[in-house]
Amino acid sequence: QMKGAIFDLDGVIVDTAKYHYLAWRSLADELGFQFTEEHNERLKGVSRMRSLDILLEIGGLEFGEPEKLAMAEKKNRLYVEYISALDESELLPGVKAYLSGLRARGVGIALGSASKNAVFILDKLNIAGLFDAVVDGNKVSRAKPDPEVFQTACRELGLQPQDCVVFEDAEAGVAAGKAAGMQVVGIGKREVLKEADLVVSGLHEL
Ligand code: B16
Ligand code: MG
Repeated sequence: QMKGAIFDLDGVIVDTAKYHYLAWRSLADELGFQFTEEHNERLKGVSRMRSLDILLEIGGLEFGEPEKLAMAEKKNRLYVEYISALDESELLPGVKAYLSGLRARGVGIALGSASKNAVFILDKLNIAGLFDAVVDGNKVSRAKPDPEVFQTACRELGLQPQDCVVFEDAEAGVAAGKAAGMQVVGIGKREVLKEADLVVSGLHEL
């Protein structure tokens, strides 16, 4: 019996990965190396600073902490510019209907995302009001696969882990949900999300 549903943001609610990609690619351009969509797969569900480390590793470059902070800030400014144009039409299929259905049944709804821009994005998508709790990259310090983000969301819903179901598109996110002692619905491909209890292609399937 699911009493709480905890949703990842990027890849589950909205495809922000394409805007992260454009912003990181522009940084790579400036630094003089190629950054492909395939490379971008490695950044999904990963924190901003860890993403930058992976990007620089791909480019074979090394920088000190102050330069890296400046680069991450620059990338984020560009990313925020892109997502400023987000609206409801970019919600992934079935999101609105599924969340509204859960609410009607009295299921608690939380966000569990690595993004520091999560609240801004929910506002743009006009779904902030559907969430009872929002736990994002500003609230937690340990990144997925650490279970902290989902444990915090569960606590904010006032529930126990065994009452919560996590919805995740990234392998590290699925692992985080399992490590938190929760049921996990994978959004994506069975081959990738091996640890998930159930895998669907999107919330429209549920
Ligand atoms: P920000 P999620 C993650 O969102 C993205 O998948 C990942 O690519 C991004 O680097 C991370 O958020 C941090 O985002 O730069 O906005 O703080 O899948 O955890 O909802
Ligand atoms: Mg995700």
